[in-house]
Amino acid sequence: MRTLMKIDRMTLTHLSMPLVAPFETSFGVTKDRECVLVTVSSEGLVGYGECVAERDPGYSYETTGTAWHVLKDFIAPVILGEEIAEAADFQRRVERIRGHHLAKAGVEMALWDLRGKREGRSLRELLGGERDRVEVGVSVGLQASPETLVERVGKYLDQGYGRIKIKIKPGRDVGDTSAVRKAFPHLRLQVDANSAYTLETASSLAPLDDLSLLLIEQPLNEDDIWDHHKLQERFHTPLCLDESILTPRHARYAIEMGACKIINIKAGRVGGLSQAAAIHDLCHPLGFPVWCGGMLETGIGRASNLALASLPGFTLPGDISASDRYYKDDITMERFQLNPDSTIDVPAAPGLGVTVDPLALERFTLTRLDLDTG
Ligand code: OSB
Ligand code: MG
Repeated sequence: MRTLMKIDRMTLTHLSMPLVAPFETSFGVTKDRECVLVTVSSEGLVGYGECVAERDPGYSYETTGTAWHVLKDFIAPVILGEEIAEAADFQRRVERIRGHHLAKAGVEMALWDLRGKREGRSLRELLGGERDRVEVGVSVGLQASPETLVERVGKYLDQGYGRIKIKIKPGRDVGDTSAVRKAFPHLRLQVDANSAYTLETASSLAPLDDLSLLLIEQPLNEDDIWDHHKLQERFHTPLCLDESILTPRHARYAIEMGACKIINIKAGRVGGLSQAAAIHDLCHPLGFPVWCGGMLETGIGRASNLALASLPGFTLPGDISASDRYYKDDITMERFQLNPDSTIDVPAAPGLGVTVDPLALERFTLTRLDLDTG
């Protein structure tokens, strides 16, 4: 079935939401997490999408500011008043806008939500997801000391999380990771450097190879796929790429070069759920493991991540934690809970399967812009 959706209106809402605790990575600290909520309306139905651009250009060159500009001045004009078919149609329309994947992905998510609501099908069903609950873990930011880190990790384990990722940076790598490994010898543990090393400085990471880590995520720069290949040759532990994989082509390059053994898939980073699914579809037949990354999403983006992670090739636990790990108050009525087996249920209602809390939305709104046809 081919659904044509006439887009009557698009609304951008710049949100700032306090995190329950500051989140620190090698590129900085986030206390209040910003994003741009994209709302698209068609014939009385409303679809929501979360653009995961952050306030600062640390993880990505995109920011909430650049996303706002690209959404308003370049993406809105090619969809407003138009009859949009499915994701592939949307991707063709934004093809000539170079880069700006986080902005594009926010709109694509809203279109999937709209389509699901229109057809009475969940995003999971539309994407071909096979699980009704997915394995998850927590991404723990840099802490004041290895001792506080061990304590933090212990608290998450008490809550039932079965896989932990810790953030590392030069000077806070081997010591922190060894401390966690010593405290929890059998823990499924992985680390994420968020591009903080070069091929030269990454030599200091050699002792990590003896700590039975599931993977080492993105040690080198975004554009260093080849150097990741050189580094992978020096490690038994699988390297995993996050920032470096911006397209399905990049995924193929990384696999062919042997630049990593695992890929972290984020729909935002690759320009939309359709592109995320394409990377999954490339990796799955090869038996090349992928897992779903996170960007501290609200309930909107979290619902999307859960649907994506229900695809059969997502064989490692995702960075998708329960709502209370991020926010005391979220913008969705639904809150995601951790099951005792370290899984979270995939929403089953049409579209993303979540509803927006208008009062919470109002409370976290910095700016709002309605874009109409004509
Ligand atoms: O590198 O995976 C990352 C958050 C913001 C930007 C980049 C990353 C992250 C996380 C958080 O690790 C994962 C989550 O949403 O829980
Ligand atoms: Mg990462």
